Amino acid sequence: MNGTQIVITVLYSAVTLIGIVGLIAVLRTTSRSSRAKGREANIEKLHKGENWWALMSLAIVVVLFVATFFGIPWMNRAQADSTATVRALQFAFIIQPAQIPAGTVDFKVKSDDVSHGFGLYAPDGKLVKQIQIIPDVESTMTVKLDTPGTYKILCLEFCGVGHHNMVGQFEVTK
Ligand SMILES: [Cu+2]
Repeated sequence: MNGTQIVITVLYSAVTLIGIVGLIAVLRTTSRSSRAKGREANIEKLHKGENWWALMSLAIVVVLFVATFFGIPWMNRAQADSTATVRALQFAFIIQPAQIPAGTVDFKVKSDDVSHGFGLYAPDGKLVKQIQIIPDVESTMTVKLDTPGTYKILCLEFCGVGHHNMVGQFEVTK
């Protein structure tokens, strides 16, 4: 285990332990002990206990929310070095520009007609990433392309008789 894994394991164990202790505390303070079974329930005391636990639960939620709020990766997406637009139609891809400098690329993809698949293949023929192309809805696929060469885009969803011919390509330059 590396440092981060140890920290996560310790914190997780601590939170679990606190949860178990809390649960035992709730059970002990809200259930009537065997000695008190014969007596009337003290409604006022139980009511006070309920309020206290409700307040504690709220406090725990607020503390967890505040403590984790700034750790949420709100806008933590890759900053693209360039943008390419891809129009898919039966049965072709129109990719602009045809030459993209190596780096992080935002592919803005959209279909003119039916649903298509956007399968991005590296020069060595391996699938890099794929998304669905939806009619009239622009989707963004961000991908880091470091290796220069000819990349292929294959439609990965059957879209009609010419589906097997639906191949596009672009160059990644240094
Ligand atoms: Cu297709």
